[in-house]
Amino acid sequence: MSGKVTLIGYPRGASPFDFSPFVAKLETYLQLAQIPYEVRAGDPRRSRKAKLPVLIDSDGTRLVDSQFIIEHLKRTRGDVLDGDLDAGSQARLHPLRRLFEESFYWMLIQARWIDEPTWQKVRVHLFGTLPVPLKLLVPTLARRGVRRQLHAQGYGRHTKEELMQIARDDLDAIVAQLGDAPFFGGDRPRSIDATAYGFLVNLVHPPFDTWLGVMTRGHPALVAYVDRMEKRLRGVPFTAKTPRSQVL
Ligand SMILES: N[C@@H](CCC(=O)N[C@@H](CS)C(=O)NCC(=O)O)C(=O)O
Repeated sequence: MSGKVTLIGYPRGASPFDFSPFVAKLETYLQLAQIPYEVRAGDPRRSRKAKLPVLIDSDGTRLVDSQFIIEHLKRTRGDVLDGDLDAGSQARLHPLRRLFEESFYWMLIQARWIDEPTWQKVRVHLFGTLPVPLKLLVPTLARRGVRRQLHAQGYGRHTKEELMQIARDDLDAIVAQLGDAPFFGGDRPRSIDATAYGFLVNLVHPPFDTWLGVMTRGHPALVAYVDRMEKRLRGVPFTAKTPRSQVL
């Protein structure tokens, strides 16, 4: 199959990447695999799994979940990024993706939605244009839903200090996995780099700074990695074009 696909993500304003690390991951995959696409802003409540990203393929097929979408794209367009990796390398990269998507993600959620100083900014950014009284009601309900998800997942039961310890350990493991290689996939970007970049760009050049972003930027290797990916994706490092948001 060929033809342009439609990626449904979140409204992103002037930002070159999506606020959602999963949408940013999928867009990065499309760019690395050179699959033509257009981006449309959508509403997760209209998605079959109440999550974004959603992808509409050129034949109209609608898919939900970044990883299932990538597997579909590999099946229908060929596996240009990972096809030549042996089973051992694929297995080595698998837990790294899980670490970003199932551990790191929830800390990003806590840092944006629960940690008070950042939440005040996120609230205005996401809900600031709603009319009163929705402006007051909707963010409170949405935050309550996020708090429930974090509690069910487990990280919501930890103190911020405990979460910071988990994040430190995750970041140390991520930096060690990169080692001296230019990309997590080795000498060229692989699909693992779509995940890594989707998360790390949201922390290195965040729309809103968070404790997790400050901690991530404490690792020069990760800042350099994001710049390297930016050069690969857009030809110039990100910092040359867009100023980094204010540090809290
Ligand atoms: N496993 C999914 C996760 C997607 C996901 O968690 N998306 C979040 C944004 S980062 C979402 O749409 N959340 C809406 C909600 O929970 O209401 C994927 O890989 O696409």
